Amino acid sequence: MNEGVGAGEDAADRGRRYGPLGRILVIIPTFNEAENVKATVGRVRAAVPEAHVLIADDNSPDGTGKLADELAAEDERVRVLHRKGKEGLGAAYLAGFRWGIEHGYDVLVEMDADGSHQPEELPRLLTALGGADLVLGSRWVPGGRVVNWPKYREMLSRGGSTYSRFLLGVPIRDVTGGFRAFRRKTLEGLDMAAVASQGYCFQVDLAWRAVKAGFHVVEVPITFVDREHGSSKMSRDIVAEALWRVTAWGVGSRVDRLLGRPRR
Ligand SMILES: Nc1nc2c(ncn2[C@@H]2O[C@H](COP(=O)(O)OP(=O)(O)OP(=O)(O)O)[C@@H](O)[C@H]2O)c(=O)[nH]1
Ligand SMILES: [Mg+2]
Repeated sequence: MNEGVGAGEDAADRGRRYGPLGRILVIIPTFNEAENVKATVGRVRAAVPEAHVLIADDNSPDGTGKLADELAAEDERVRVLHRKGKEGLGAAYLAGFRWGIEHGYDVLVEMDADGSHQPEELPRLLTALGGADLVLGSRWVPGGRVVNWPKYREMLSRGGSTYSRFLLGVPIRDVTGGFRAFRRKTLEGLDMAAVASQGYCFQVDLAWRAVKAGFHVVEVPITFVDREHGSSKMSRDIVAEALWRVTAWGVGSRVDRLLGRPRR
């Protein structure tokens, strides 16, 4: 799906495509992704050879961290951030963003390790970032779709996005998705130190902050493929956290508006 890349074009040609965007870091959080990490990193390196990859592993008991170290030893564009233990997706991304900003990257990409986000679609996200501050890979805009996802997961995801859209007033169809490309200045403008969300609502939180801060947010259709290996980290607690936080934010911002307080 390397749009615009002719058959005879090589990696160096592709490397020039994103030149104006600057240095790209793809952050892949992992917890027990031993069956997926190698293939996913390989696909990212093939799809966007000029990008660097940061695997943010929460000391996975299945040895994902060790596999990640082996990948890093073979490829200087791959790095590993070893974290103490499982602290949730949000904390892993915040640590990855901080690392990327400290190391001078201009574009920071969020991507799951489990194959649900197809690295071959990353060029489309990056191309769109040329005219945006934040690009969201979206399952719920025309052209977007899900493959092999159980119906209840689709309903949960669609329902969560619709609920957040109306309660928070964010004009985004897929606000919980985690395949995204941020410009560095966008992250720097979001007060990341104040983000406490952990699970899916971390994604809602960042998107809402970006909209409120006036950044140009664009959705690009993606095909989301259910994981074939390993197990989901989705849990009732993650859904409950999203529900209470989104509800609290929505109610809080309505009360602020009624009382004429500045938007938070
Ligand atoms: N570092 C870190 N990564 C995590 C944590 N929880 C989930 N991840 C990773 O975040 C990505 C998304 O998690 P998934 O388990 O696939 O969750 P999901 O995509 O919502 O659920 P499925 O659709 O069932 O796969 C994967 O790469 C996970 O390995 C965590 O606590 N720490
Ligand atoms: Mg997944």
